[in-house]
Amino acid sequence: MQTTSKQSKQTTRFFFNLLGFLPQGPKTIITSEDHSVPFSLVDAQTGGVCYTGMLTASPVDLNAGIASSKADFTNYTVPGTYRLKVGKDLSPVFSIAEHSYDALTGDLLKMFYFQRCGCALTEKYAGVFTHAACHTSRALPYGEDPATAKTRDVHGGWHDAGDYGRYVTPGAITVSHMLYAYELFPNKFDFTVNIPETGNGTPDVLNEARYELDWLLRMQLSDGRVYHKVTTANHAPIIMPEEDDSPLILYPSSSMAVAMFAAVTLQAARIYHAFDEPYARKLFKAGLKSLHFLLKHPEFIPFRNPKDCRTGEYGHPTDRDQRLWAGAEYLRALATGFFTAELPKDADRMEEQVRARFFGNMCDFTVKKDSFGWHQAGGMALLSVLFCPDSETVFGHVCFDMAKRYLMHNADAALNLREASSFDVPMSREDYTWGSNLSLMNHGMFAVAAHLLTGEEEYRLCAFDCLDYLLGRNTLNFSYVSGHGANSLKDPHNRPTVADDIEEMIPGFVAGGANCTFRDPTAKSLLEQQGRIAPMDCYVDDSRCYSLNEIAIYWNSAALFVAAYLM
Ligand code: 9MR
Ligand code: ZN
Repeated sequence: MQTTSKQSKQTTRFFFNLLGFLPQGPKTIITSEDHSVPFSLVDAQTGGVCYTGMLTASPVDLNAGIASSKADFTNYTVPGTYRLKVGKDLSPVFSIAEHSYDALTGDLLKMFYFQRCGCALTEKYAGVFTHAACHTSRALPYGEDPATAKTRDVHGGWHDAGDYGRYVTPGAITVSHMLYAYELFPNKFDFTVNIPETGNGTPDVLNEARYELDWLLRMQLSDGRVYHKVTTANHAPIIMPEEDDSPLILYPSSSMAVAMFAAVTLQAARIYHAFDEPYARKLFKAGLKSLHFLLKHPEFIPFRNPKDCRTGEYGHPTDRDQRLWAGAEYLRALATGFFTAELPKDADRMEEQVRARFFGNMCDFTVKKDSFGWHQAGGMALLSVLFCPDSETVFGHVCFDMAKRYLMHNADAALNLREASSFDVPMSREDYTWGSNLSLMNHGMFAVAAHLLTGEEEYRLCAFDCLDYLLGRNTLNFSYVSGHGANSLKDPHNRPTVADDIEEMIPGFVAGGANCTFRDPTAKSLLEQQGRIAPMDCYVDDSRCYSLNEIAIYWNSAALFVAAYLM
C-alpha cells in the first residue's frame, strides 16, 4: 500500500474521561506522546489558549503496554468545552462542568429497576425496555420430590447479571453498597429515578434496595438458614425473562448466605427505621434469627453446585469475614437502642458470644483488597466499625484502631498501585480478571472510606482516578458504562438486551471489564486474533464474551458508591 509521508505521520492519541471533568475535581488526560513536551488547553469554540503546561512522560507500564505521558490541568477550573493540544494534534472535545456525573449516578441506580424480577416493567418507568412479569412460579427445594415437596414463593429481587439467577450473597453485598452509600453521604441521594415507589417519602436508593431486601426475606428458612440461591438448573438461552419457564430450584443454605443475610438485614433495620418502623423491626427480627443460627453453628457450611446445576456458584472457602460483618452490624443495631423490644431473653449472652467469637483474635479483619464483594466481605465489616457513631464505645478502642489500620493499609495499597501505573489507575496485573471493574471500584471504595475518615485529598484523587478509568481514561478510550460517553458499552452479555430486538442499549449498565485470563472461548479467540496483550487492552464490546462483557448488580452498586460520592 502506498502512503504519503503526510498520511503515515503518527498522531497523538488522547485517553480521558469521556464525561468530562468537574470544575473543582482533578483533570488529567493521558496522551500517547512519549516525551515531556508542552501541551495547551484550548477553547473548543474559539481555539484560544486557556492554559498551558508540560506533559509528564511515564515509562511503559506493562498493564497499559504503551509509552504515554500525562497532561494535568487540575488548576484550571473554568466551566466550558475544550480540546487538548499537543504539537499540532488536537483531542476530541470535552467539557468541564458542574454536573458532569449527575446523570451517570442516576442511571447507575436506575439499572436496578431494569433488573427487577417478578414484576412487569412498564412503559411509564422502563420506556421502550418493557417486559412482562417473569419467574413468578413457586420454587422447589433442591433434591425434593416435586409431587410431595412444599414449594415456596420466592418471587421478586433482581436478576443477578446477564443471567436470570437470583443469588443471596451477591444480592446482600449489592444492597449493602447502596445502603452504605446512602448512610455515609445521604445528601448525594436527594434525586429520584422514576420507579414505582418514587415520591413515597423515602429516597429512591432505599426504595430500590428494598425491592431486593423483600426478596431476601423470602429466601430465609424458619430456623434462620437462608437458601444460597434460586435459579433454574441451567442458565436460560438468550430469551426474554418472561419466556424462561424452566422450573425454579432453591439450592441449599450456606453459612456465607446466612451471615451475609444477617449482616445486611441488621444494617437495613437501622437505616429503614427512620422511614418505616414496622419494616425495620421485621428486618431486625429476621437478622437476629440468622445470627442465632450462626452462633449455634460455628462450623463453616460451604456451597458447591450439585452436579446437575450449571448456574453461578458463588462459593468461597471461608465465612470468617462474613461472620465478622454480621457481628458488626448486630452490635451497631443494638447500639441504636431502636430494637430493645425485639431482643431475646438471652440478649446479653448473645452479645458476649458475638464479641468473643467474631471479634476475638484482636479483631482480625482478614481484609484483602477485594473486600467489598460477594466473596469477601471484610471491607463491609470495616465500614460498619469505622463509621459507627461513638464506635470506640460500641466496639472498643482496640477493635476500632485495628479496623482503621486495615482500612488505611488497603487505601494506601491503592495509592501505591496508582503511583506505579502510567494511567494513574490503581490496578495490578492480577486485578485484570473477571469483573476487573469491581477490583477497580473496590480500590475506589477504600479510597472513599479513607477520604471520609481522614479528609486527606490524595484519597479523593485516587477515587477520581477509578472513575476516570471506568469512563474512558484507559488504553481503549472506552466507557464501561452504557449510554455514558461517546465510545461506550453497547453490546453487553445481558439476556434481555440481546433478546429484545431494540437497537439502543439501556443506559447505566457497568460491564465486567478487561480480563487477561481468557475465560470464555469468544474472548479468547477475538483477543488472540487481534493480538491484545496488555491487560488493559483485553476487552471487546461483544455480547458473546461473558467473561469480559457481562453486567452484574454488584459491579453497578460499587460504581454507584464511588460515582455518588464524587458527583
Ligand atoms: O462475578 C463472578 C466472577 O468474579 C467469577 O470469576 C465468575 C466465574 O465464577 O462468576 C462471576 O459471577 C457470575 C455468576 O457466577 C453468575 N451470574 C453472572 C455473574 C457475572 O459474570
Ligand atoms: Zn425474572
